[in-house]
Amino acid sequence: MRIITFGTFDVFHVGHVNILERAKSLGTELYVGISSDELNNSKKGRYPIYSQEDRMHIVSALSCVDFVFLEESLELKKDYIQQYQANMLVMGDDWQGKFDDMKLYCEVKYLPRTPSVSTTEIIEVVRHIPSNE
Ligand code: C2G
Repeated sequence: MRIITFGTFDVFHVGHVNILERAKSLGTELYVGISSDELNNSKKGRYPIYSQEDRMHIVSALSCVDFVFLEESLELKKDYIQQYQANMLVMGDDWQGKFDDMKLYCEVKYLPRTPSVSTTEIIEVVRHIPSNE
């Protein structure tokens, strides 16, 4: 049973590892599409803090992850699902309902997000730490 999921995974945190571990537990293999720097810029209006190469390196080092690839467009989900012969698409519930049209090609499951942690919040907190110098 091959699971596929997608994300930016910028400034990697515990919410990311939680969803990847829970996704893996639903099957036997976990394939992860890492949003490209350009996709992130077009989606969120800024480039990620970590480069796509570093984000792919970090996620591929996790024991629950079997394979990573670059996600170049949100519109290519069907192609990635078919290319990698995934049986189930797993996403966090911030995407609830958004990929239901993929049910034509595989199972689709949304998992609850880990509360109180996000890349955006970490960036804000770090930005406001006063310097000692
Ligand atoms: N996530 C989570 N809990 C958090 C933060 C994130 O479960 N506290 C999950 C998200 O729901 C998502 C995954 O971690 O499933 C990756 O989150 P992001 O890096 O924010 O990914 P995103 O920018 O939403 O990209 O094609 C879809 C996109 O590539 C998803």
